[in-house]
Amino acid sequence: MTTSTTTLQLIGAPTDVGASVRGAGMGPDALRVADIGGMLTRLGLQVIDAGNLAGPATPWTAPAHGLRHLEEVVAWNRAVYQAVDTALGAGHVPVMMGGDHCLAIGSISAVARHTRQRGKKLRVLWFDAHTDVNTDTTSPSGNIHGMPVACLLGHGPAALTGWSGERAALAPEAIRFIGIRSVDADEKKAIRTLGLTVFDMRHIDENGMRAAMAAALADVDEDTHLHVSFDLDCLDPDYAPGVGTGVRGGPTYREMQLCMEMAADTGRLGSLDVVELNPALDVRNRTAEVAVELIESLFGKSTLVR
Ligand code: HAR
Ligand code: MN
Ligand code: MN
Ligand code: MN
Repeated sequence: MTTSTTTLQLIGAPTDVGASVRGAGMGPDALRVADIGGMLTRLGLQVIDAGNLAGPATPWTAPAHGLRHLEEVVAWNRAVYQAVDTALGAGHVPVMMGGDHCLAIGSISAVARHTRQRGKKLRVLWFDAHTDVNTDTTSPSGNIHGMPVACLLGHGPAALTGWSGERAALAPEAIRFIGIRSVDADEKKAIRTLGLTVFDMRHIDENGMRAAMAAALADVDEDTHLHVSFDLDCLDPDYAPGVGTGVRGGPTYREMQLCMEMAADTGRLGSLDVVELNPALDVRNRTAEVAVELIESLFGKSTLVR
């Protein structure tokens, strides 16, 4: 629950190691330029900017055994795991600023361990155009940012699974996908086999974002730790052009703002990833500014007048 005594810890992970397009490594500083720290402070929260983590350069080599940059992805995720674990141990709310989405492996593994140790339930909201449930054997690209969900569910290379202390950091029932519109054929099979709950764009168009979010949050209660993994390519590229793998037909700014307000209303937000922001492809830092505004809603700024 975020209150005025809540301390947020900003953790920068400046890398594009799991992506196919260069530039996501500039995400943390673009968010700082858009004043993520000042905005959260003005909301009345305590904010610690822990600075940027260090890790290996992206080698831009071809995939080996279906995985690109595995060694470097492991190194970056180890740093993220450590930093998120430390922040949670201090009672802080970690805000992991990527970087690409492969970093959710380290981030959510630390969150899952922490949540399990405290006997809490974990609910992950995965805001994305993609389901990121490929493995080394199904991925069409070998890019590990398309695989974090599979790894967290215990599927994928040994080097990227089991980090939370259990084979699977997450049970399939713990995660809800919102905004999905680009899923590979083998990912569709995995979604069915694993029984994952996906609120795809067709569902959102037919039922509305309010209904989708209400369902995604239905059984969140006082014992729940809510983790939001916010891939900026969830938004329609008209609103968020600064991403490496944008897909048209996504949620509008207003729909995304409603998502964030409804997540905030639970009072259970315990951790956040902000990933896939690519300032090299952006228009005057617009996507970082949009991200900061939506994060503001997630931490309690409401458009409600009363
Ligand atoms: N599904 C494709 C792949 O595995 C594309 C993944 C794209 N990336 C992301 N993740 N931005 O959300 O290569
Ligand atoms: Mn403190
Ligand atoms: Mn993603
Ligand atoms: Mn994505």
